[in-house]
Amino acid sequence: MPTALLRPVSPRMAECELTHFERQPIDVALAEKQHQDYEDALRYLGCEIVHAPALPDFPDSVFVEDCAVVLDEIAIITLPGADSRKGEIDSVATVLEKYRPLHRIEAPGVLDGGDVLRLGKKIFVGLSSRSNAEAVRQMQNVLKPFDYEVIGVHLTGCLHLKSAVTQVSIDTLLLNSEWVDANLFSNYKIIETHSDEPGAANALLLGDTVIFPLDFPQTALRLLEAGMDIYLVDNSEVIKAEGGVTCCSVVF
Ligand code: CIR
Repeated sequence: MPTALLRPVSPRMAECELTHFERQPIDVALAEKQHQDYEDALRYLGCEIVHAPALPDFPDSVFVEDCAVVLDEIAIITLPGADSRKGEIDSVATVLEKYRPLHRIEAPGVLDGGDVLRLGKKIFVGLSSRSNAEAVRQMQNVLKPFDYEVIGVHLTGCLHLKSAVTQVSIDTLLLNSEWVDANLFSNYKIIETHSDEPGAANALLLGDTVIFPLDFPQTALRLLEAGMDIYLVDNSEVIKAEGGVTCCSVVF
């Protein structure tokens, strides 16, 4: 049974970091309800839920994905690229040390988990405003004994690699080719996000089911037309904070 690590929404979520988006009001009570529904979706799809402690003074702390990359063999505790988020990692390390040996990314490396896309033994890392080549080098060193290949990927126009591409079935990726080069993933079938929904490439695959925001209906239709089972969640408040469905959990 997979484990999903989540953290409660901060009451200060409206003060979140923003890189490409204009600030919009965030309804924290609605965000809490949506987060509960998301937790229920993960549980319904077979995950055992564990919680990292709430960090009310860290506006982005619900985005727990950015704090860790968990593989079968090891967990990498990141060093988030935004200074306001560096204090989020220790409490995630305290939870994960019960499950895996830990390795920490050290400065001058910086890494957000949202930049890390694992496809089998290949690990793609977005070279974004949050993650750098030094972190890629550190990951290459630590993961070489486990036969992973770690590949830095250039991005344009989005926050994280997984804003631009995620896996939606064993052989298919959902991707916005304006933001990342689809040719990097030539072994996979590609479903393009709808042109009216550039932010729709972030989906969370659990077993054979794709957790997907109902905020992007035209792209959802493309997943359905490709034969995928989708579990729709309302993700409006997370999207305003430049997040997606992968960011609010670490599943391992
Ligand atoms: C940030 O800028 O760090 C947050 N407002 C959003 C983080 C989203 N995380 C993710 O996609 N993994």
